[in-house]
Amino acid sequence: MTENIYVKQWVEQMADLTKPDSIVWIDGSEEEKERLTKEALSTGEMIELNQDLLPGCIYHRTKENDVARVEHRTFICTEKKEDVGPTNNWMDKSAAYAKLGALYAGCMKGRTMYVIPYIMGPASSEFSKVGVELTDSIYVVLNMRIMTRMGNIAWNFLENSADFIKGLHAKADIDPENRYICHFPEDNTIWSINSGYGGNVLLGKKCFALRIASWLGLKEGWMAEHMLILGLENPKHEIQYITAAFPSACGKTNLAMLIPPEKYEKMGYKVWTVGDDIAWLRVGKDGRLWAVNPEAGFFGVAPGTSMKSNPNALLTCQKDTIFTNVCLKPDGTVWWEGMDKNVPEHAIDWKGNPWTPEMGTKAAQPNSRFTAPAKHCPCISDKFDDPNGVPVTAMIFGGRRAKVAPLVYQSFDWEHGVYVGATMASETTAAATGAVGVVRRDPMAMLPFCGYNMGDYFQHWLDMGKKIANPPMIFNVNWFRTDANDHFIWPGFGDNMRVLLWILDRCNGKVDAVKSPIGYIPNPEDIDIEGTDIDFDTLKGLLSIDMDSWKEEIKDQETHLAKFEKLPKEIRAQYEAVKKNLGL
Ligand code: OXD
Ligand code: MN
Repeated sequence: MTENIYVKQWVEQMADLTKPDSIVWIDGSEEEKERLTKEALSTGEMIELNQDLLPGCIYHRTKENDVARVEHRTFICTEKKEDVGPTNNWMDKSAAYAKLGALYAGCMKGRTMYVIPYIMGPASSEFSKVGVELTDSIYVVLNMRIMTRMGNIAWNFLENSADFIKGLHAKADIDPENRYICHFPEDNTIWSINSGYGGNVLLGKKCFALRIASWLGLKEGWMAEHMLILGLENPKHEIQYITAAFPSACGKTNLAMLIPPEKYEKMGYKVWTVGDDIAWLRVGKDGRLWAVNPEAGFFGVAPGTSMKSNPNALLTCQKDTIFTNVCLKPDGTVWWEGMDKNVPEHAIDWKGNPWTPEMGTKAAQPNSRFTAPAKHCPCISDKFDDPNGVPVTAMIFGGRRAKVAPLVYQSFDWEHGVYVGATMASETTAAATGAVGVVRRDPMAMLPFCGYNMGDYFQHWLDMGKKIANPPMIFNVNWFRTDANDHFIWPGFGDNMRVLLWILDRCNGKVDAVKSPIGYIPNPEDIDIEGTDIDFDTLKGLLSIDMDSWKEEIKDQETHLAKFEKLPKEIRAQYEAVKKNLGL
């Protein structure tokens, strides 16, 4: 409970609108968690998992029509359309309040409204920010408890200030036709209705920590990015930090928790996880860029997570985890495609129906998730809670590209790096509704998450570059190139460390590189492939620039860049320079 008058007035107004039977103020205590869990188990909203094998773990299914973020129903609502730019859906602010207001009216009758105070960022950090989410879903409360610093700790942080993000979420009827995820950055407000799926309803994550925070970052001179943060420790116990922006479900969690190849592990290399999805970045007093992970947990994609691909993630979700839309085994544990070879002979699928492998359907929804506390991660960084975060040496952009993009290249400088990020593309995944596997331009992996005009966003990147005396070097990676048989060529996972080592060697001035039309490419001998099944020629192929494909690529970039009325001239100039390098 809080005495904060701004919070109290707003909660009262929202309760007047939605008319819940009762209001529960969330305090973040253990007792409260037990009480709410028990209630959700008794109503069937949550299912208890095998407490001997998965202590503290529970299970939830969303409606079949509600399994991923809905980009076409996500809006930025401002007074002026030009403020949201060509990549966002816009709704006039007053029209949006009126439209959603009508949907919210009385929608919590017969339900409880939970008032969730939470902090994004460490409680000890002056850079952290408070949100309050009102919701009629216990599932949301229990997830927010893992994903944020939640409860009285946030009231203490907020004190009497009016500076908090006001989030309203109502499940209503989970009606896809009336599903809206609306952001009002001018009012620090988020309204989400008719969904129960994580990315649409855990308002601290995509809605606040990316869309609203990117807007705040523009105003306040910092950046909110869709980036993992990792620390790479060498045998001398020196740790350097890298951030990487990949679109949803392209392996950020796997890279953030990477286990080095055996040879490197023996030498003493280690990767420490600071964050797996979002980075808030500020310029430090030392002129470097510093990164904080605003979240407290991981909302990771389950399918494909295995002891081979990401043992640390699997170990993290052995206790106190919420599983959503995965497959339920008869022994009360969970399974998903790509977890292991022990495909259950029979189980209950994500829709709640009996399932056998012969059926040929997916047992787990392709975007099924685990919500796990970061502190349970075996490789969590000791800087995870550091109020200042970590200094960033390298930034990586990347995505899934079956062709075209080489394994790794380095941008010529910050400005060229911003162009590389601005033109980045990736094949779509199941993290959002819509077709999967279609190449789309996803600048800085922020296409669905930038809360304002992307032309201004590129300009903000350029402006930030000028403020950072020692900016990180910017790279691009692609683990997903395929051969003639559509098989991935690069082994990926732990072996990605070999590429990270080259990246750090470049940052530390230890290796030369070849200047290509699109950036600096490694000399193949500088990437260690000993112990992989890749031979030198294959590596050379992975690093090659196919001029014909790049000529096509640059044409497509032209169409992409033409969308931005506010494209900074520097980005245009970078594009023209690369085009010229390609002989066009
Ligand atoms: C996520 C996403 O959930 O990007 O992290 O969709
Ligand atoms: Mn994400």
